[in-house]
Amino acid sequence: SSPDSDGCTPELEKAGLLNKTKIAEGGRKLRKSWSPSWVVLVGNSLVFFKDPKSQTPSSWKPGNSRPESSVDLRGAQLQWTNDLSSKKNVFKLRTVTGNEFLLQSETDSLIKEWFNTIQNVIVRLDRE
Ligand code: I3S
Repeated sequence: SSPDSDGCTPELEKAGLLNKTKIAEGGRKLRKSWSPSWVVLVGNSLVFFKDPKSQTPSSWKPGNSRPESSVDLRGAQLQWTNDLSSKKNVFKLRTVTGNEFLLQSETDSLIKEWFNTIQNVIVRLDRE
């Protein structure tokens, strides 16, 4: 049987490396500080890990790495932005709690996939 045959393990939808910066916490603006982040979309959450490439091989084992933070996508909003950064391919994610993140990739196709996949999860949660 599949590992999720009991339906209790959230499905991993997507994982990859993106540039990330948090720009607001609870509606309060933060100083921008970009860094590469290993981003995992699983169930209703976007989970951020340290860039695995910046870690020693032994320190990065699947189950052995704790998330830096995670975002509940229920009620979240996603929008492309040209105004909040000089970088290309940037979108903003805003949570119901007023936390705001910018996510970016130099690769057009990759960032579009992330946008669409996250948006699909948000729309699915809105319908529940
Ligand atoms: O919106 P800003 O202030 O132009 O964002 C830039 C700053 O966060 C900058 O850090 P310092 O303020 O410590 O120099 C970053 O290095 C830049 O990447 C930010 O601008 P971009 O356009 O890359 O988001």
